[in-house]
Amino acid sequence: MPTQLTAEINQSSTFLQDVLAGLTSSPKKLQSKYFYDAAGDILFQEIMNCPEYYLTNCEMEIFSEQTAGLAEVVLNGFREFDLIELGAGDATKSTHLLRHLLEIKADFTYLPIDISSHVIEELEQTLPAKLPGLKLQGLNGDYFDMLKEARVMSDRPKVVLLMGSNIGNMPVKEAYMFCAALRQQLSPGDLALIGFDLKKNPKTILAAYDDAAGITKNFNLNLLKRINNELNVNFKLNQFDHYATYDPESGSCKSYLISLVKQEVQIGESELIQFEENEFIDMEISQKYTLQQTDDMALNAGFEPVKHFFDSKNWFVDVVWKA
Ligand code: AVI
Repeated sequence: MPTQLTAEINQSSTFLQDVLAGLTSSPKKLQSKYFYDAAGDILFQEIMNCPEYYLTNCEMEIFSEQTAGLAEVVLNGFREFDLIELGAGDATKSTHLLRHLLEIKADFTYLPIDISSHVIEELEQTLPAKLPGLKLQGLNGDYFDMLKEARVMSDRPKVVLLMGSNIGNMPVKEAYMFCAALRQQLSPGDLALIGFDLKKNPKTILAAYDDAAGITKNFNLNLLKRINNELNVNFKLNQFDHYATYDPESGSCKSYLISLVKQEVQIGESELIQFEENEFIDMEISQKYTLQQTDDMALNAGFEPVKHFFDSKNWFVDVVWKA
């Protein structure tokens, strides 16, 4: 069987297993990593452009207005290095840093890592034209598998970027474990640059995940649509509503889908999933942190926090940690 086809079948059976495991657990849960099919990618772009979703603009401001400062910290006296971006997406924000590093003639190779082969192909096609002279090596796959591959490819020092508050989509304990695992993949002196969304006025945070135009609602419902399309299920989308919460004490912002009626949904041949009226599906966490918590996370994972870059409102921080 062609490898591509085998990979697709394996992916769809993992998707089915994850959906079944989540919807037969109590409380019901779906994994937000599955939000990003083609329609989900477009909806996420719309979220990033909607007025309430401040995160993208804050981090864009850091990357566009503090580029020289970022470049100086990232360069760290390295003669040459690998700049690795986890979950690179369209690399709009990092392009500012890449351009500046090229202008100051830094010797580096950019290695974007993404789970989507489409994202990597796009970057390989578009970035060299935008940034002449850029050495680029895209890596398509799981973050840690690809980080290992990057270490095999070269023993140059590594600078790893994890931007956009992607770390917020892990519960706090998982984020700690992720950072410790990241540290294991790095050598002393290597750097990590991580974007954290900071605690702020709870209403500002809640509005970002409950926008007036209902894009975030559609983003959540789109996962049910994806399950319908890919796993031949019959979720009736109009029988679910989106509900977002933010707890200022824990910093946990959560999205749920609420079943508006008692209903059942057949998944695969044997599983009949029952929903009570008002029963919820836990869809996503977007964790918010204090600055102190990010420093604690660094130290706990074996990093030394070296620098904080804030936007002008102090709503978002890109931290730089040294391994
Ligand atoms: C990708 N991630 C950082 C976004 C966030 O803010 O948690 C995903 C998102 N979910 C709803 N709106 C945006």
